[in-house]
Amino acid sequence: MITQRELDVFKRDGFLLLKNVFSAEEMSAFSRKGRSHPGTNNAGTSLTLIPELAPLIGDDRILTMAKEILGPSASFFFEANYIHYAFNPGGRIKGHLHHDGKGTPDHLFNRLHQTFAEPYPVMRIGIYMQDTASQSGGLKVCPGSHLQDTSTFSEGQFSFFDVPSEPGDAVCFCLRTLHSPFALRRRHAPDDALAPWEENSLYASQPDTFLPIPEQRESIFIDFAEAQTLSDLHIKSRAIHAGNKKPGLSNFLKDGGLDTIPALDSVGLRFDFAIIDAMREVINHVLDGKIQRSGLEHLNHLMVLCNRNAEYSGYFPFTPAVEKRSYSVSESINVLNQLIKRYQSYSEMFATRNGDPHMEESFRPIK
Ligand SMILES: O=C(O)CCC(=O)C(=O)O
Repeated sequence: MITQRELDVFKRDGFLLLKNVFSAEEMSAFSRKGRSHPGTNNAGTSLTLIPELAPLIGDDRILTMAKEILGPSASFFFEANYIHYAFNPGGRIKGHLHHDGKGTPDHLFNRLHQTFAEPYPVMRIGIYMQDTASQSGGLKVCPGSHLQDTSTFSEGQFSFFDVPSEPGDAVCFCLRTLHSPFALRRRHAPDDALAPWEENSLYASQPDTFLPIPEQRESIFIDFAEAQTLSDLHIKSRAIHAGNKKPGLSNFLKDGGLDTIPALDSVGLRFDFAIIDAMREVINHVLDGKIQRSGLEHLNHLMVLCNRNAEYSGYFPFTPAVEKRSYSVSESINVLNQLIKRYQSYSEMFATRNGDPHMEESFRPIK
């Protein structure tokens, strides 16, 4: 249970560190299950593809955090990953400051930079499996940046904080909070956080200034959204982006994956990612312009997903209205074609986005 004081901290700072949510045994089990899954090294793997970890999405503590922070309309949209990096000694990835608030009413792929009175309605729960309190390698945030204009900023406008997460803790952060991975802590001032670009330049000349980054770095990230316009834009912006494919998601759902996570019934669900994956499944079964018999189950499943998906705004409508009844093949193909047309037209918008170069590289202040 999150206290009112903690909720106020989240609202003010844009993040919240919750201590000892998981036991040491659970943490080792998460790590063992994640690592035993092939293909997770230096990559993110969707929790739905790791059957032993998938139930974590519906863990009561996770869902309670989401609902208490975002309110009763908290929804899961199938962004949940286990990420494992294995470094050689001294290896690291450079920190880069950014936030993940994307999708404006004018443009599906632009980043949202204006000031806000309330936190952005999409949040991430991060579970870091290594100790990032007495080592480098954790999450850096700019407290309060989620409410401020981040289109550009002056030096000193934001302060930095390296979240001291220890195994068992959960870090909840608003996706509009400026943050950077792989924070470096200085040996002589471990709690005095630097800007990522300061770390990067100091590291280049004096790497030993910093406490080491663990050679294994594992994290689990699970995102939730409140049912409202900006979340709708965020979800579509993430899903309709060719770089964010979720292979296997449609089959996971088709083959009853949700039945293994019954507690997910207590939150809303968005199926945009799954719909796009189901479209790909159907298209994989098209030969000479015709859907093969083997594609029909995917086509039927696509209709089920469309029926279950309710968008939260009228911006960039994606999912066609599909009733809960059986559809003929030609009716279903019409729905598929509508989806393909919308997907293509929104994908083409990607090239016209505001390139936001500060965010794409390291976000530096104006002096
Ligand atoms: O890996 C991390 O600590 C943060 C990852 C990140 O940048 C993000 O969640 O957008």
